[in-house]
Amino acid sequence: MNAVVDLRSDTVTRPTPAMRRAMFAAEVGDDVFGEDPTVNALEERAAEISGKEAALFVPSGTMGNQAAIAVHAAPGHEVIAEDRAHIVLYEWGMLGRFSGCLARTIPTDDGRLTWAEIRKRLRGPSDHYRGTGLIELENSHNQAGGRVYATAAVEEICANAHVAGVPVHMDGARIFNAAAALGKTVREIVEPVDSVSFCLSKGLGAPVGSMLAGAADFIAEAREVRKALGGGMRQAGVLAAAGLVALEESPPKIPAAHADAKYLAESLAEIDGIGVNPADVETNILFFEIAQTGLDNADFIAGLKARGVLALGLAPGRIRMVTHHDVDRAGCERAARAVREICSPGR
Ligand code: TLP
Repeated sequence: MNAVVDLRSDTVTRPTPAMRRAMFAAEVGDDVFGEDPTVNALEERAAEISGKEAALFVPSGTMGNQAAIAVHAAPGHEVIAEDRAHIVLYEWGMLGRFSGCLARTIPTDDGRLTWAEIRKRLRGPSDHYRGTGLIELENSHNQAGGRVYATAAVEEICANAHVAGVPVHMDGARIFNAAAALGKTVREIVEPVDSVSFCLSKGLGAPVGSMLAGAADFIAEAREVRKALGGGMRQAGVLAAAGLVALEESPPKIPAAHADAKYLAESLAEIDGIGVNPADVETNILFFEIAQTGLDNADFIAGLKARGVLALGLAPGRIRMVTHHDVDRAGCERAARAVREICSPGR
């Protein structure tokens, strides 16, 4: 049997030969002194791609988001975010622990906030509370199944937020997936937001690292926060080199991953007991419901694993599969077959 089909996340990809060659050959220096030429080149390239004044190489998407929150907002501030936002649910409570902020969440069906909903929560300051310090948008939205914001919606939110004096941060962990889905450049998508974090190690396939981009003074402060969090990485050029390759090599591969996710959704939609709407799949993330199969997450995932397919159960009765450049159509066909077998009577 072929190697395992690993659909747990797009974080599982291994560096490509070009990335490994670049890592081997990378010129390095001490990045805490700002002397790593490869890190500097990556930061310049990320700033250029995002159309922002400056960018910072951070070890993870979590650090990029949390540094952004710490710089934009102050203790006691409310951060408006969608109910299932990664910064709220999956970053170890650092919004409160590190920045002393409160999450003011808004439930949605599809992960996309609107200005109409945000404005109802926007407030302050007053004698009793500090009020809103930041609005955060996740694009694409992981827990909403990789849904993407229409550019006009982001523009409307940012224009109004800025009138109110509130900055907007975009968790663009998968911003290149969003760009591919919209047929736009990353720069076009993030133009209205004050800062954006995006991951090199997800849809782009680099082994480690994320970028935080924004205004030069914002990034200068974020650099201090990165150091405070233990993110000063010294000769990080070996990692940045892979990131530089990823930025050029990987975006063209993203449409194939999106087509694979759509194919998987369409295949699973034909299976009795599986709940999924292929029309909801906009990028490389697919969630489906298994309640009707009578199996719980653990049994379902064990059944997949026994057939060489890995997936994640991120909520009861809900399984996630994520496509990426280390799985191909044949792998997705195998995953669909595995689900069909698990759901067949007499399995
Ligand atoms: N998401 C991971 C898990 O934490 C769930 C995944 O496998 O999808 N923002 C978003 C939208 C993310 O999906 C993630 C990672 C992050 C931030 C954090 O990135 P890292 O893992 O690099 O800290």
